[in-house]
Amino acid sequence: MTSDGDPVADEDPGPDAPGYAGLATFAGLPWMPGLGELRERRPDMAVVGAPFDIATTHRPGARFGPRALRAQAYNPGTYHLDLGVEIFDWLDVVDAGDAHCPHGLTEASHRNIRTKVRQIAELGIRPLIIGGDHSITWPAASGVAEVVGWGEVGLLHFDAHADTADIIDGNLASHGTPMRRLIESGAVRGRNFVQVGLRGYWPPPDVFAWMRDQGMRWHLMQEIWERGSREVITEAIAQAVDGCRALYLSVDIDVLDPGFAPGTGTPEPGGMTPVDLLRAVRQIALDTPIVAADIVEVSPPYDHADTTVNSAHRVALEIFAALAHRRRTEAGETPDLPGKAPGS
Ligand SMILES: [Mn+2]
Repeated sequence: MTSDGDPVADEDPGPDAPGYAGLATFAGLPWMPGLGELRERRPDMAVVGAPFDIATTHRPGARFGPRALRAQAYNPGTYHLDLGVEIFDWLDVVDAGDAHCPHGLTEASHRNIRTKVRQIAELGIRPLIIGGDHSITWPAASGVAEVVGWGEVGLLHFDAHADTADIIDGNLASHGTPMRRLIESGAVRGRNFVQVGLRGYWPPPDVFAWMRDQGMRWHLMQEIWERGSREVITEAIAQAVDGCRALYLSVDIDVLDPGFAPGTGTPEPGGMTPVDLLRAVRQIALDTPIVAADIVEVSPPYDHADTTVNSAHRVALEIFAALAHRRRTEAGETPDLPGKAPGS
């Protein structure tokens, strides 16, 4: 039974197709893997998959993250209730496909990720990289810094782990070492490297001593528990962008408590809730000169009921919505808030 008109006509519904139908692109966005098409269209943002997980110290599987984020996340609609914005009326986003990550080849994979991210950033398009294990932040943020300015990008990093080890099991490109590589190379200055959500039992004191020497700042989960997320995030933003022209946001999904995000390689109990993480990401995308972001360590084989995949997917939607809101404000338009609760 249908109403008037013929909503079930047999024609291609495009982005209005149900999320479970048709080709699986990120959020149903146009599939645009070629540089030529991107150059012509010049979207505001391009999603890039980095299906790489051989730098993982414990449970692998993050190579399946990009595909799961495209195929298994529930596409909930495109109107952001709190910001009152129809996201894709204001922001053009495409799915630029994956960087080629041949199995077992870290250097080639990282080189391809860095090149693809740099080429997108060179076109003035903000890359959103979906991993992959956290080692991919080394090439991805390097590619962005090559375009924006070496040492001129602040990095806000959500994670249970600092990922600042020098070397793990002889591996300089482990998923536990990328942040040290970025600071050593000068791609990101230590003083503009800010971490949020650290907890548990790693890294050891000598690594924290190195971090302190670099001028890095960090906010333990303990501090979030004591002061509350809003206050800590406001401070972390100020620290990351102080003296910087641009910000790179890196979200390791294991910053969430494993109860919310079991599908990850190195789960650490006692983490953030999605309600806090999503608002933190929204605030960052609203208030900073964000030029790129990554969402990493989603390991679908360990997920249950797609909880991890959906939370990671909504991190991306918060970024999109906040940037759309900024576009609308720049255009002199005001929010449309039909979703606001009566009397509030
Ligand atoms: Mn981590």
